[in-house]
Amino acid sequence: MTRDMDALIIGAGFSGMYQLICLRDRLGLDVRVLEMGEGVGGTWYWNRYPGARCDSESHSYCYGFSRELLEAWEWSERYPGQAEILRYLDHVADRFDLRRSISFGTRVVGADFDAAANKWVVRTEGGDVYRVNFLITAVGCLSSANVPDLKGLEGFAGDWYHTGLWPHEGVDFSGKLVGQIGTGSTGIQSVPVIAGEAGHLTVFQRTANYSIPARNAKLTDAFKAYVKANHPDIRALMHSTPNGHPFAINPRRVFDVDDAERERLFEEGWAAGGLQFRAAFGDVLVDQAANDEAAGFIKRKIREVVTDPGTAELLADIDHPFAAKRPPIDSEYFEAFNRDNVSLVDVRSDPIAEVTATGVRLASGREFALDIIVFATGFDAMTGPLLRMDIRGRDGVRLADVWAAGPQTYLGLQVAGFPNLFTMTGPGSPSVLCNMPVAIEQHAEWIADCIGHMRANGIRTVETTAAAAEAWGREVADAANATLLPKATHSWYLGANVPGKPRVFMPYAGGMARYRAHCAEVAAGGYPGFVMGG
Ligand code: NA7
Repeated sequence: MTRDMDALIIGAGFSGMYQLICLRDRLGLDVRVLEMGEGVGGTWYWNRYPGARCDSESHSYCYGFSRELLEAWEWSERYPGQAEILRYLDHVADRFDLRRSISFGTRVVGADFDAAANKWVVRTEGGDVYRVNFLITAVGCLSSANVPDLKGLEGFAGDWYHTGLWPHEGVDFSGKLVGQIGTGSTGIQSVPVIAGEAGHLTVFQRTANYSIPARNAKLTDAFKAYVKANHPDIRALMHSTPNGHPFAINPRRVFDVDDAERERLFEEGWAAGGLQFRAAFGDVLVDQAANDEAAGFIKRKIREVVTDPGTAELLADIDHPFAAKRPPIDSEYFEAFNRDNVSLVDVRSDPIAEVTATGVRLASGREFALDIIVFATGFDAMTGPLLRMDIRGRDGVRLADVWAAGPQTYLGLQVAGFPNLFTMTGPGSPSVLCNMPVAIEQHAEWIADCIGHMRANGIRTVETTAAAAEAWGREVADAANATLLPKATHSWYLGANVPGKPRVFMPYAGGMARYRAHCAEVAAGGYPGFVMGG
């Protein structure tokens, strides 16, 4: 089947769904969404691992564009779990009648720009072809699972799963010997839940990680009433903060206060829980000495919680600044290591050499018998989901070649040589450094405004220039270098978790509020940095 349409959106998660609303319902375009999964939800459709939960607070982890939607939906917990977020997104799909415009179970395998016709020609695995004026990728930043290339995995007699591709029917851990590889945000969420079900859980830790107690709880009626009564103010606050959360970052500096007061404020942040701990001071992510204080506080907490001194030392032996990798928040993560059925293995000093038929063998020869291996090993972040589709711009140039030395975009929205292609929450935009729905709504609206502007003015192509993308690339690097973020040299922000991936700091760290203002200025100023043609 070949279809001609105005626009095609790839992905029906938070971003694709709202982009559809913007383009179909507001601009009146003929639009289709192609989605690999059999339902909406993106991240929340795939990530069904035990303990999967958002680390943004529920009242901020939702769309803000519709007052009626905000009024209609009520979250049950401070941090929404995977199932509840998926119910929310299903509700949005029903409320805005989105499903009629979405093709589920449809994988895009290629997209070529046909300059003569000024169309993107998009091919699906099933052999369908779409010829569209605008192509919008809404493929998510963390949707390309990273399963380490471990020798012998194919011969493992037990079962193995990656957290980001979790079976919908769940996994029965009862009585099983389970090995989990990975202690990032995901692994830190899954450990306590798997530990509660498994016969024994062995956690293979390569890099120890900070984590702040989430203090998750059911929302009180009073809080729900506060949220309902204060949507506009909460939204204004989220739009004013660098990372789109509904609480301000306190501008005071760590050394503005004396030791006792600092300890009290850290304790207050620790009690408040989640990312509010990081917001207790304004300089934690920019000043190493300030960061050391926060890091020291958390390490003391780990040692207080974990009763076995050897395990506590391994967990507290953290090699990067606090929050330089995405800071996990947890529900009883460190506490789980006090259980008799949980053990921690350091695979930094003694790496995994191979998976055998019956378990895992380390370089030293130590062996662990396992029935199930859980890979909480993260994703080929930000560029992975884009590069696994074969996207070719002008003159057949492959996106993979253009980005061989790392992604280059203007505003994370466009790539030079790829006209009328918009990359929602793409590398070079705040995306993963921001509460995602806030970043997503801004991108969807900016793209819709740009397309609306083009249609109103008879413009057929929009394409950023190589000079604009290069200049923006420098801004992205400068913004990162003004923080401690690049000091976590093995983080996925830098692409360092995937062997062979270029080390380029991918998200824009200059803050969502600043980025939003900049994008608005670009639009108001007639789109400098973009060439409008035709
Ligand atoms: P992350 O944050 O990339 O964490 C992956 C973890 O897996 C991390 O501890 C890695 O250790 C570990 N890992 C990866 N490969 C290996 C191998 N080969 N051997 C041992 N350990 C390994 O992914 P998450 O899914 O936890 O989180 C991703 C984002 O999703 C998160 O930030 C939230 O935004 C949601 P390493 O640190 O590389 O030494």
